Amino acid sequence: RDKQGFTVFFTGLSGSGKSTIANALMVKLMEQGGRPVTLLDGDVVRKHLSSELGFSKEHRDINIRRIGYVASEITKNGGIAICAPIAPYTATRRAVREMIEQYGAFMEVHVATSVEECERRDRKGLYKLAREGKIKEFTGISDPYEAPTQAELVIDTEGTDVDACAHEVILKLESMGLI
Ligand code: GGZ
Repeated sequence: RDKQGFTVFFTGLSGSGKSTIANALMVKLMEQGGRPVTLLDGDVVRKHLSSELGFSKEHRDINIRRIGYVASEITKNGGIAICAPIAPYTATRRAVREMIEQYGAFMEVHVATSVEECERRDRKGLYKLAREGKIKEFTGISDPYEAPTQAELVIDTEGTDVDACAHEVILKLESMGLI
C-alpha cells in the first residue's frame, strides 16, 4: 500500500530561513520521486491566494486557514505539501494541524532563528522599516509571534547551513515513517 500523504508546516519569523529551507526540502523530496510535492510559500500564497489580505490577526488567520485547506486537500490525495508562512498564532496552527490530521500526517517545524538574528541579517530591509514605523504590525517588532512549544522539530539556523537544516527534516520524516 502506498504511504500516506503529509504536510510539513514551517513556522518562524520573517527572515528566519523558512523559505530557503522549504525550497531545499522540496528539492530533496522531489529527487526521491514518488509523490508530487507542492510548496506553499508565504509570499507566493499572499500573491496568488490572499492578495486582498493585510497583517491584522484576523487577516493572518484567514491566510493560514487557506494554506491549511489547500495542504489538507493535497494530503488527502496522497501528496506532500510544504507550507512556509510566519503563522504567528498557536491556536491557528493547531486548527490547521487538526484539519490535516483527518487525512494524513502533520509535521510542524519551528525555524527558531531569534528576532535579534533576523534583524541583524535583515535581508530585505523590512526590520529597519518596521523599527522606523514604516511597516506597522511587523511580527517580532510590533506584532506578536507565539513560539510553538510542541513542534515535531525545532531548527536552529545559527551555525547550521541550509542543506543540513533540510536534512534534519528528512531524517525526522524517515523516523516518522513518512518517507
Ligand atoms: C510580517 C510582513 C509584514 C508584517 C509584510 N509582518 O520575509 P518576507 O516579508 O518575504 O515574508 C514576510 C511575509 C509574511 O507573510 P505570511 O503570509 O507568511 O504571514 S502570516 O503567516 O502572518 O500571515 C514579510 C512580509 O510578508 N511582510 N508585512 N507586518 N511580515
